[in-house]
Amino acid sequence: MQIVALGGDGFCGWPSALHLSASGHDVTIVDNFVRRRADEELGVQSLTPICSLSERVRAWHEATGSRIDTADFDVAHDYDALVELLRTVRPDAVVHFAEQRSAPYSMKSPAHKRYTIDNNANATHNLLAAVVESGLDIHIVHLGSMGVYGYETVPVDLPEGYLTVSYPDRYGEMHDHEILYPTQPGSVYHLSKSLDQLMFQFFARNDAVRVTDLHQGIVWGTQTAETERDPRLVNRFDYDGDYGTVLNRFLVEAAIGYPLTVHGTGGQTRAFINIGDTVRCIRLAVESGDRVRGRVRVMNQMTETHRIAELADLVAATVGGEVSRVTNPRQEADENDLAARNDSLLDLGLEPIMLDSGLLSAEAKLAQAYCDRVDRDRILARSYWNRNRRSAVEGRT
Ligand code: NAD
Ligand code: USQ
Repeated sequence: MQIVALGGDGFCGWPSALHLSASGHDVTIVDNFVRRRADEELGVQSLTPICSLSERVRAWHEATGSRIDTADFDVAHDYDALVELLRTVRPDAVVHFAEQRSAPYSMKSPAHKRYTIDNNANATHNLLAAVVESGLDIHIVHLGSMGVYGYETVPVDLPEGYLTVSYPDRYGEMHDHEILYPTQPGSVYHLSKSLDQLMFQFFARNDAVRVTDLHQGIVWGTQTAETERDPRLVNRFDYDGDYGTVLNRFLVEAAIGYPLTVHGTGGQTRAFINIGDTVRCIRLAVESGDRVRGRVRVMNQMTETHRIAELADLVAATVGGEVSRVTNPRQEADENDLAARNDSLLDLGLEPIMLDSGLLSAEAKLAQAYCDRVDRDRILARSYWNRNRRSAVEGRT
């Protein structure tokens, strides 16, 4: 298949592009490197030393003989370049990773909120409009988020995207309707993912665009079979208070003897997936694109759920270190239950890598290997969800 990976220089996009290439597909990466510039803005760097995209694709060619093409433009604001690329490459599928993906970054300031909505909503809408304008039957595979469902206080098994609700007509007779699961975004970033869902629904109905929306959980891990083939192919590893996700942060904290930063009680339960499963899920979604007709296909791309405090205890027990409770900078429930269906990807053949697979220790070793690159001052999360919370955290009235 011909596949375009928008945002293919990022944490999920890069190993996915390699996995698709290794599986025999022709891959073109589009990226404007805004994520690398965010590192400069925040004064941080990936724990792992990552090469430029041109060096990465050269290393992949040397390692495998396969070529990955690249293009540098802004998907959200260079619509003409996007249409031109689709007309030239004529992809069977476009995998859309090209969004601002950090919840804390999206809450840092009004400028960060506006950037996140502007970038993410425009990137998604440009892609949909460009696919229609190209006249090609391109399958869009989008990386969405489990967080759009919100966190229920009652224990339910979250369905995959849709809910059947029953309500009476004007004569009192009940009718079933299938609706998108109502979103309850917990950050401006998650709000942008909720907006994406509506755009997909509209273009699927109006223009018969084929869309798979992967509601992905928090990704943990770094390396995949493909990124391990050469040091120049190493994946990025974010540990800082904005882009670091919780389990990878705990691994780095444990590696450098920094008390593990559990926000609040640690009773928050979240969905997780290993990066090795991420890349396989994306391939399964792409390769099953001919099954997508009519409504948007939503698949929950997660393999297990865990309470944050339990994860911290697990990392402390596996790697060592102490667990601390820090004031939660976010506006979120202290405790929640979470379970979700993931039948669609299991039915397509996913064999999940679970947390108890031994990979956690391998990831801990990787964190230890690069621990001299860690800037301890960048670990604490300093993005506050609202002004009241900031005052409380900073001890002001
Ligand atoms: P990332 O920031 O590492 O990668 C995103 C890439 O897209 C970056 O290389 C960035 O430069 C590029 N990009 C962003 N806006 C662009 C634009 N307008 N034009 C061109 N390129 C642009 O993020 P990631 O962790 O790889 O996440 C990829 C996708 O997966 C995101 O949509 C994210 O919401 C979703 N996701 C990530 C996780 C996770 O834990 N990392 C979990 C669930 C969902
Ligand atoms: N948390 C801590 N300590 C930390 C960091 C985080 O306790 O040091 C807590 C947070 O308060 C939150 C939970 O851990 O309750 C998850 O935080 P996170 O930063 O790991 O994940 P999140 O902000 O939800 O975002 C990440 C990705 C995002 C993706 C999302 C999937 O950055 O792109 O969409 O995971 S999901 O959470 O399922 O929506």
